[in-house]
Amino acid sequence: MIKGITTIRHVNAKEFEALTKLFDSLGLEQGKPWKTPRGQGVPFIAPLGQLEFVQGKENVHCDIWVEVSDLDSVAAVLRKGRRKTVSDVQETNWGSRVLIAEPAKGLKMLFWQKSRPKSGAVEGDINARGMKFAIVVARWNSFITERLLQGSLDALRRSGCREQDITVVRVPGSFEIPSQARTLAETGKYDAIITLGCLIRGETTHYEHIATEVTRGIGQSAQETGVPHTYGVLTCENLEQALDRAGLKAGNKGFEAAISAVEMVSLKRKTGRRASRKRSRS
Ligand code: DLZ
Repeated sequence: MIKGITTIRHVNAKEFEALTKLFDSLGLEQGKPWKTPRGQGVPFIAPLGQLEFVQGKENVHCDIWVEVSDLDSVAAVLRKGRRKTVSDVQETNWGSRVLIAEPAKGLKMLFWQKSRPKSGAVEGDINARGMKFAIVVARWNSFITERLLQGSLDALRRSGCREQDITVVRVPGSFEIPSQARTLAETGKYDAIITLGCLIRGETTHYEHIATEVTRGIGQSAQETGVPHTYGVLTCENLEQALDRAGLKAGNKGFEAAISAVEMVSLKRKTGRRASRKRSRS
């Protein structure tokens, strides 16, 4: 019986690299890549796959449909790519929002998200233009934390942050993150602080103490300074788990921490004191 269905697209070497990078950054799990003298392939494993037959006329036509949980973030990532053939996000008459992108020439993909029922909730946007960030990164387990850092930088660049608006500060280990985060937050120069570190239980005798202290310290700095801090400190059982969370199977937590920072700065601007003063004047 059928065990699986694979859709294959042939692309050139440049497009191969761009597509692999794009789907990696969107957090799709990679299968086992292969390479021969004639070419190479990278499978991406969709969490849910289905084969759909359509009869009659569709409003939109695309061979590949990708359902996502946050279309606006995907749109931001796609627009930062080299190929900017990305449509506007449109409402459909079937309770969804869609956009069509062409990440490689002739390869059209439709990204879609089920519309959430309107709740009137205020949410932050993923647009980092004009925002300033400090990233505090621990050197301990640097082969992991440098990957987290690359993930954070990638996320900030893709959401429109300029290079000169990002400050990277290195500290010896995760234990030193909170005090440095606080020093930076108190300067008032940064809209948010992104914290990156890696604690591995198997290699750290004081694991519990350090993990508790780091988490408490970062939270306290955020609450007492009023500057959003996001948490990209991995607390893992072993090295394999850490690698998975630094870009392999479980996405890149540095990327996620940076996207959360952008969202929190935007949210703070919408809901903070200045925003409410503006509202009461009008
Ligand atoms: C000492 C220590 C140990 C054992 N393990 C880790 C770790 O897994 N991850 C990490 O970020 N830092 C570790 N450290 C270093 C402490 O965080 C701190 O830098 C030193 O104890 C110096 O204060």
